[in-house]
Order: sequence, then C-alpha cells, then structure tokens
Amino acid sequence: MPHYKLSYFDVRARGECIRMMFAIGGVPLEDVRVQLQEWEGMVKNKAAPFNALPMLEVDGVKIAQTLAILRYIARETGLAGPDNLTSALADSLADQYADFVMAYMPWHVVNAGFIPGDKDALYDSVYLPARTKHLPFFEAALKKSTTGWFANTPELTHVDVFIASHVEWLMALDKNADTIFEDFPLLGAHFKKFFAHPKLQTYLKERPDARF
Ligand SMILES: N[C@@H](CCC(=O)N[C@@H](CS)C(=O)NCC(=O)O)C(=O)O
Repeated sequence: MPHYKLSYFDVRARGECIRMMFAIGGVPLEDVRVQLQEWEGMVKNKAAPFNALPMLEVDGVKIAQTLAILRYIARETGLAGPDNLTSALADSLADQYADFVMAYMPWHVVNAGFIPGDKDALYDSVYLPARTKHLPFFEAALKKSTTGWFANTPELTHVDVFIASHVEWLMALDKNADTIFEDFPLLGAHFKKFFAHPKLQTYLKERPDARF
C-alpha cells in the first residue's frame, strides 16, 4: 500500500472529507496540520501544486484539488460507485456542491474573520441567496434515492462524504444553522445517516476539535 500524506490547515473545512474518506476506507493516513507560518514558507517554495491546500502526497506524488483527491481515494477503496454512470452522477452532485461553496465564499471569508467586512450584510446578500438556490438541488436528489445515499447506491459513495462533511462545515458557520434542516429535512436525514456510519465512529471519537 502506498504512503498517503495529507497536508491541510488545522481545521475541518475542505480537508475533512478526505480524512473521513480514508477512515471509512480503512486506509492509514498521515494527517499533517499545516500552521499559517509554515504555509507562508510553502507558498514561497511552491510546495503545493496550485499554491493551495488540501494536497495529498501518494508516495511523494502530489495531488491537489479536494474533489480530485476524494475521487481517487474513493476509486482505490471501491467507494466511487458500482459503475461509471453512477460515479458520474455522484461527481455531478459533488461538483454542484463545490459550486455552492464558491458562491458563499465571499461571506465565509468575512464571517470567519479572514478579511474585514460586514458579515451580517453578506449573510443576507451572498449566503442566503446561494443557499436558497443550491440546497434544493440536493434535497431533490435525495427525494429520488431509495437508499438515502445521494447516488442511490446501497453503500455510500464519495458524494455522501463530500456533502455531509461540507454540511457539517456549513453548520459551524451559519448563525442560524438549526434552520437548515427545517427547510431541507432529507438533507438532515442524510447528515444523521452519514454521521452514524459504523466505519466513521472511531475517527469521530478521536478527531481534534475545530472551530469549523
Ligand atoms: N478548489 C480548491 C480550493 C483550494 C483552496 O482554496 N484552499 C484554501 C484553503 S480551504 C487555501 O489553500 N488557501 C490558502 C491560500 O490561498 O493562501 C480545492 O477544493 O482544493
């Protein structure tokens, strides 16, 4: 088995889906938490392919982009769906959720204190419209599923890991997090099902606390 090393910041955010995918797949991972000072040095040295994290090193080969990493590990562990069409369906939902993240990012960076700005104004003008546009897509996908997993598979696939971990991130950011599942109950049921997955329980007990 190759040596897998993940570099990401000391938060859950984008990196958590990768950590969870490894845990569910039962594959050992070196989980490196990069501090901001170290990151400055890594940027100077062009240590990450696109000067961004997460980055997975597979026996020293560097892979960037969260979803590329996630799909790779899903394929390696047999959790990318039973056939190419199902994988494509899973991919399309995960990519759509990534579009949602990009849509609300101008609010997130202010809300998290990374840059100055009026977080409440951005909550109303950026985040809520993005949520109203995007979350119904995922609720509709779950309505079509007979298994409770996004790609209607008997076992979860990478899209379930991606969306549930990102919803957890969102719950940590949204000042009205409790209203999310009121409006999107199937997303709430999916979240509960995912976090109850037997292969995730040891990881959840042992993972470090994080602001988001
Ligand atoms: N689409 C990329 C986005 C990567 C990204 O924006 N990473 C952020 C952290 S979540 C980053 O590295 N920021 C540091 C910087 O830009 O200096 C992915 O999903 O991997």
